[in-house]
Amino acid sequence: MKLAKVRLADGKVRVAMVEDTGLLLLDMEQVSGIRTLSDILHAPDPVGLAKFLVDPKAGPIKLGEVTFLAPIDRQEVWAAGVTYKRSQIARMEESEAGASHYDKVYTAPRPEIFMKATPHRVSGPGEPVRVRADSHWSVPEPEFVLVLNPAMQIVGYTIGNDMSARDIEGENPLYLPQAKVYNQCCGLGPCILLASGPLEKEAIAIDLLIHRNKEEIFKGSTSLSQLKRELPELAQWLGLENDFPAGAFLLTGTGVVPPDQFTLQNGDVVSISITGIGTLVNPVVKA
Ligand code: DO4
Ligand code: MG
Repeated sequence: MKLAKVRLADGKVRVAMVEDTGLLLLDMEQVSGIRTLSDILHAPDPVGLAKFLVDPKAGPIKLGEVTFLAPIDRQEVWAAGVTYKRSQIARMEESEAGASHYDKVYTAPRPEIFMKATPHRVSGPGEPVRVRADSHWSVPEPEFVLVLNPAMQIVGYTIGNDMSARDIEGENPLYLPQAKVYNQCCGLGPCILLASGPLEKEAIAIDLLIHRNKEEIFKGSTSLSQLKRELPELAQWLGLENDFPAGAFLLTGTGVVPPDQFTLQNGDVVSISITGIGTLVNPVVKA
């Protein structure tokens, strides 16, 4: 089951169940204490609750009649890094000074985890993601995202774009927060696939497409099976000595890195597709 936050034609923001044929709006007034998407995600049985909340008075709505919003409320957004071989190699190449750190963290028991964004830095579907004005080498990072409840249980999955300034990170690893965290630095959406049983990782493709002036200028893909760490392992490390009363999103790292000569430009369009979830499309802005 997939859930989304959408804006209707009348401007109202609603939570909806996403089906192939359209959207079913949820009536949040039916259960006290349930008002937001994250209230459903953090409930003991999100699937059962969402089914119960389907508004019987509202008929299905066509997907094209609404605007999908970032599926976030008050959660923090964190990210794991160097979890795919491709990212380890790219990072070792871009950072003369820090190469051995990337090498070590790929195999160390403790993963690299960093804070990526707060809700106001997140762009939803169709909203711009930003390249910093002081970066000359920036890329999107297409990532499988864990949706975590306050008990750090994986309750769902979504698509993330961990926008990254490779030149700033490559100059000095201590600049990582500036390379990664800034206005519009993170794309999330278009919906949340609720977790239900084990994932077939080999069958989950993560595809990145970049268009410039309507022409495809980069295409790359990987599979979730290439992720070196287990998903619950990443969630467990994030929750060590760290409380998330509003829940959290955890991007799980990139396995697709465009070639070194590639940098994003103002007006490019980034599309990230993940099997079973959908496609997150964002234009790029660089002022
Ligand atoms: O080490 C820096 C960040 C790595 C990262 O964001 C990734 O591998 O996805
Ligand atoms: Mg990343």
